[in-house]
Amino acid sequence: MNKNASVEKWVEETARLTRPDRIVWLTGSDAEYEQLLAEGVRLNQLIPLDSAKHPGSYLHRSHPEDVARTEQNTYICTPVRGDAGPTNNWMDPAEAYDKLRRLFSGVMKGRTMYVIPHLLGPPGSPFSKVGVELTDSVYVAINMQIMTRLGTVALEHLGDSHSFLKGLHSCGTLDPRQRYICHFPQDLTVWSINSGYGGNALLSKKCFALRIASWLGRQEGWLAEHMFITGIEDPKGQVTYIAGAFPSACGKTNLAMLRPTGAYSGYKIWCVGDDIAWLRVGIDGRLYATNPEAGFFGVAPGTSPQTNPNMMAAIAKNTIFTNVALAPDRTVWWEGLDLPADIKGFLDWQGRPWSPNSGQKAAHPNSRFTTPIKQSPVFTPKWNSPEGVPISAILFGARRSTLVPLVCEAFNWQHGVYLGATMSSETTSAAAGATGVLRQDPMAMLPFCGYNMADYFGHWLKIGRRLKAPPKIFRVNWFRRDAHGRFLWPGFGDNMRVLKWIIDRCYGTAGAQETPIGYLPSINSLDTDGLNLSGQGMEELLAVDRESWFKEARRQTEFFGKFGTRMPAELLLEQQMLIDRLSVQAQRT
Ligand code: GTP
Ligand code: SPV
Ligand code: MN
Repeated sequence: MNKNASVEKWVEETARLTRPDRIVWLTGSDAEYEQLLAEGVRLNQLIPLDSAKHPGSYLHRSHPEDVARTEQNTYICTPVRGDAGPTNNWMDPAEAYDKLRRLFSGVMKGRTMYVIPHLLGPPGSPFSKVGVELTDSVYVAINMQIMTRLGTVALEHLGDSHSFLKGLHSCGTLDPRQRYICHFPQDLTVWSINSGYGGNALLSKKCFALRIASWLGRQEGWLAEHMFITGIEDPKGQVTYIAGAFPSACGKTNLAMLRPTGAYSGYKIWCVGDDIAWLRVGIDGRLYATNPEAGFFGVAPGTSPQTNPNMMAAIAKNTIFTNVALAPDRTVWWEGLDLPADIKGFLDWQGRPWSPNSGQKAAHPNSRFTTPIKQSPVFTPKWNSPEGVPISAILFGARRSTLVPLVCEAFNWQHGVYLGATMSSETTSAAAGATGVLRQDPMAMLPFCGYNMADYFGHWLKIGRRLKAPPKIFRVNWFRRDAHGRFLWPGFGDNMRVLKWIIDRCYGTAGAQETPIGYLPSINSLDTDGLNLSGQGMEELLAVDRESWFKEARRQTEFFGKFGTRMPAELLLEQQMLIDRLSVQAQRT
């Protein structure tokens, strides 16, 4: 493999600090992957699963206190505090480097340091970036083989260039009190220590492809977003691509791989990505998306042949499962799958005996699988298209048990940016902390924006001004509940009904009614044939309750207030126009 002088120099410097016993450069070959798996088994980090039922697959059990992203330990270390903004933790870069240098000093003694060059985006694309992660975790090395375009392809793309994203990671002692995930966007650098969990340790993902990339995107005029990318092919063969930002564990993967059934069985879905999208303005004035990743790091609980048959097919082989339950026949299980008749000898995610009466979850609620995107039955070679796919609609979706309707279309790009910027969602187990708590999560990027979010909103508006044919923007919410806590909307495959309305709106063929919050489906324009909805059904799912929206608007004002004068005037204007529209409606009724 031809090595790059800057990468080599940096690897040597880092080795002097961390003192590994061995340094292994990964090339991405199959033989190397097999060796890594064998090493994972040798170190008791991987348990081989049944080779007939789960070929090439393994279970990993993490430290019980290292099961999710820890936002309280995640920092944006910009020279000026205001550039990180009020929604990010901030540390002075010199102080952060100093503190972490102490923690990294000698930390890899007795361990192997893996050098993991990877390409973020399709090969041959001028928009792709090269990242290099140095880690002492074989579990990270294995997962990076699945999650990224790894090895030679990346170094070839880099050539002699000095510009690459530098990530240093060590599991350290896994001490949660000494855990730091520090980002230095001005140096294209991330240092992460004392966690082995996906979003904290697979630096290609949230650290590089979102936090650092969002910063780069602002400098270079593009967007790095927490979005799936998927194509919907109609029975005539026309493919419409959509992208959608939903907060963690709010349904991106499931929507991106949806299997249309019933009246929609003539449609096909083509999944380009399930978590991260890089968006650029094309020469034709449309928005184009590429996926910087090569795998899925998906939520296990709730994934089943009923909810997501495409994902079940994808994870049938060559998959790493983390923190799910283990059956005595070396198969895996999680909540949402049918329970086998005989559950004798089941072990929970921590390896403790488990039965359905134990009152505990068998799989951790944030247990996950890592699997190559190419194994998905809805894989499309467009994933590797250097220019990306043209986006017709952007969806902003959140977990809201009340208020926010099933679907709502923005009046225009600026209003769409407002809908994204005012998104709030009930928290999930993808991040440590309480679940079900409503919090603002603009564009599903609250934990992932590498700079001041007021500037980020401004950047979205600026991109909009460059688009000749901007995608339409929609808010969606699959998570409304009735008084008994049951979901009002069946979700999953039935979300196709909403996608159909969205696509028809893009082509101007579906009806809508104007409301103060945006365009909602007019009666009968959204297909409810054969659905048996609980409660008031569609009426409830599409209601716009004025009083509650006033309250919601007041919450937004408070949130925008945090950004002071940095907040773009356009969004404050949108806020005022919403209040005005609600007031006019109030006078009419
Ligand atoms: P991250 O990987 O954390 O970014 O999550 P994600 O946004 O990709 O979410 P994912 O599709 O993995 O879904 C998270 C959880 O929500 C799973 O337990 C799903 O079963 C559940 N879920 C997904 N779509 C729906 C839906 O339409 N309705 C309901 N009720 N639940 C859903
Ligand atoms: C998320 O939390 O949004 C994920 C999982 O997709 S992680 O990679 O850990 O961020
Ligand atoms: Mn995610």
